[in-house]
Amino acid sequence: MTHDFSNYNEHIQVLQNRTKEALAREGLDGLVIHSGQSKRLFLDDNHYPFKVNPQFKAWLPVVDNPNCWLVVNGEDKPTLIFYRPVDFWHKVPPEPTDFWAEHFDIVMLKQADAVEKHLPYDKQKYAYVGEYLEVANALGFENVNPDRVLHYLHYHRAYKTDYELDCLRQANVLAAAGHKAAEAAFRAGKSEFDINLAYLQASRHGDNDLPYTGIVALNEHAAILHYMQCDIDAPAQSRSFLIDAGASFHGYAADITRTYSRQSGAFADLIAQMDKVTLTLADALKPGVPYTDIHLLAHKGVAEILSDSGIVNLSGADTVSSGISRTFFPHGIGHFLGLQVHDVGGLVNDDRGTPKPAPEDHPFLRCTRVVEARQVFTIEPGLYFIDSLLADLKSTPQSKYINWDKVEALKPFGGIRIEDNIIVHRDRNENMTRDQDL
Ligand SMILES: [Mn+2]
Repeated sequence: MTHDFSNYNEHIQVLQNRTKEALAREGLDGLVIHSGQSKRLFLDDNHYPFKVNPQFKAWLPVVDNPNCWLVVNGEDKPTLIFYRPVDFWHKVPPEPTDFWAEHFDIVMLKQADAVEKHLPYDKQKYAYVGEYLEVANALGFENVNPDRVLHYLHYHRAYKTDYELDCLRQANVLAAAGHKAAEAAFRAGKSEFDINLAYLQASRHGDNDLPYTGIVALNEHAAILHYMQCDIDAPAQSRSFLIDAGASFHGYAADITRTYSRQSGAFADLIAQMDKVTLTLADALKPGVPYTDIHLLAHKGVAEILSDSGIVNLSGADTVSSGISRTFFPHGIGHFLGLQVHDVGGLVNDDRGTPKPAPEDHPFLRCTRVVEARQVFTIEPGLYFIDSLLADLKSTPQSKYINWDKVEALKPFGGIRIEDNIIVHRDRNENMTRDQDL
């Protein structure tokens, strides 16, 4: 795949401007951003998979190289200190020649602990941004991950540049290929383990390249919201399949969920209705609408399905107001998507980081901001049959409104979640997931 990254220049300029403003507010001269370090397992000589500092990969698509540093001040060409050891044990990264390289003054670093001579001499007015506080201290930084700088950068990261939107689209292309292969594997009666392999192969990802551990759940497992296992053996009967799996492109994440039923019937009907709810909510995302309203609209949609299907013997409105919809849809409607799968900055009111927490009745909502153009969201309504939550409901007076026979008949299918990734533009929405015929 070849791509045109002519819009990367503008991306760097946007980051420069944000950096300049954040520094001016704090009276700082610059930021020193650390990509991270390779972490060794306890009493072992092996290392955990390397996960790069998101503030580092915001600048350039280098996600696999520890001991790198960026020195940025918002005005001068950023300096990239690029780790390139002499090492016959491991693959050494090549000298950068990619499309991004010309946007940095690049200094090669052979030894990780020799970085000091490349950093600003006077650290007083520089802040360290990274995970390794003892490294920052040893190097003489007094200002480490300043709150207000991070709040500013996190808040503005919600507005994606054109380059970032392209990366998110490409992540959706990769994930969609995986989802199609996974569906075929489910229809062929494969185990969760084998479906997961089919997903990885088609999306061209290794386990450690994924933005998050995929959820590959057959039958009742679909009711476990964060089911992270993969049964090696196929069940005797594959009734239903929920897959929540993403992909990465240049460090940007896709986060897609689909649910399938092997046969037609009540569960397949619920899937079809939930699919409509997802599309309705995706349409409701508009500049000026509080994201919390989308969450409340989702409850309305799920409640109407519960009412229409006779699972709850109340109107949709009463199913919401009684709190019953929260038993079946216990999580948030979605979140920001970007460099992190649950991207930062969703629960603040402004770029100073003034908290704007989730409503008390909906504590798991990850975003409360007002929807604006250039923001990217997931929309992921769910409808599940979760034993522990159903048991709680059964012990309340509202139990009498529930058609428990229907609930019991649907429990073996686990649950439904359908999740799309949406770009909000000023005048329209772009559903990156449906654009891949998924
Ligand atoms: Mn999600």
